Amino acid sequence: MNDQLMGKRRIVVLISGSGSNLQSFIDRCADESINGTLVAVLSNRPGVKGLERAAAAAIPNIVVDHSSFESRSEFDAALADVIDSFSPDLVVLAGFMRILTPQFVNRFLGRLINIHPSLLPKYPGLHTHQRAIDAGDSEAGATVHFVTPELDGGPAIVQAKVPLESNDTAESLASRVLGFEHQIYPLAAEWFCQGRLELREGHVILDNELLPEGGVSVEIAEHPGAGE
Ligand code: NHR
Ligand code: GAR
Repeated sequence: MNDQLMGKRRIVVLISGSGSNLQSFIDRCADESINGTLVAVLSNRPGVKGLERAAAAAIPNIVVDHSSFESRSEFDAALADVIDSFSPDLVVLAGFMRILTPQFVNRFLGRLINIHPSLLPKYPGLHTHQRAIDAGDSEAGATVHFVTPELDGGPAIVQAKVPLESNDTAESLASRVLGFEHQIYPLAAEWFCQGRLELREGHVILDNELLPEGGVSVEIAEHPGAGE
């Protein structure tokens, strides 16, 4: 049966780099643990590994290079038009490194999600792992959230906590957190694609229940291995 007949949700993924989170989506859509199909991968940077991953999986992959636009709003408008041409149900930011204008975010509100490598509301923005180490935190992690105009300020869907070891560097911590990202991000997408997850009046609803701040907290017992 084709994807349309099986009611699969259409997913567009936005990347800027390696695309290891994209790979987790490719794998989980392939084994049908996400009721979705990846209809396009868009990158704001040419030549990144994530584009090769998309091509290897026969997913249409397109570069919309931010450096060829005069302004953020022109880039965002062009990006939004390309996204809309694929009629997605869900738009996934996976290591996407450009701040998006409120116009863009509001166009996709409620179907735009991001993964951020910190336990939000701690450490929005960049260099999260070094900031957690410098603060002497005992745990770090990652948060999947609905994107709102406020950078990394949208309501959380799911969070994975990872212990911070005394000898951690930003690199070792990033690699360990990434392994957990690859588990919680497809999980959140699966909930969305099953129609169980929604953004309602600024709050996250899962199975008709309002999620607490921080979203669902996932303790992953088994070490998933370092991220690529
Ligand atoms: N846009 C909005 N409006 N809201 C969010 O929550 C967003 C967003 C765009 C991206 C991802 C985010 C992250 O998870 C994200 C969430 C880029 C920067 C950044 O400073 C910060 C946070 C995030 C992504 N980018 C620089 C900029 O000037 C460029 C950095 C670079 O190109 O390397 O856009 O962390
Ligand atoms: C991931 O750790 C993701 O959480 C983070 O970048 C990495 C991308 O890895 N995202 C951000 O920092 C967004 N500003 P990937 O390209 O291998 O998925």
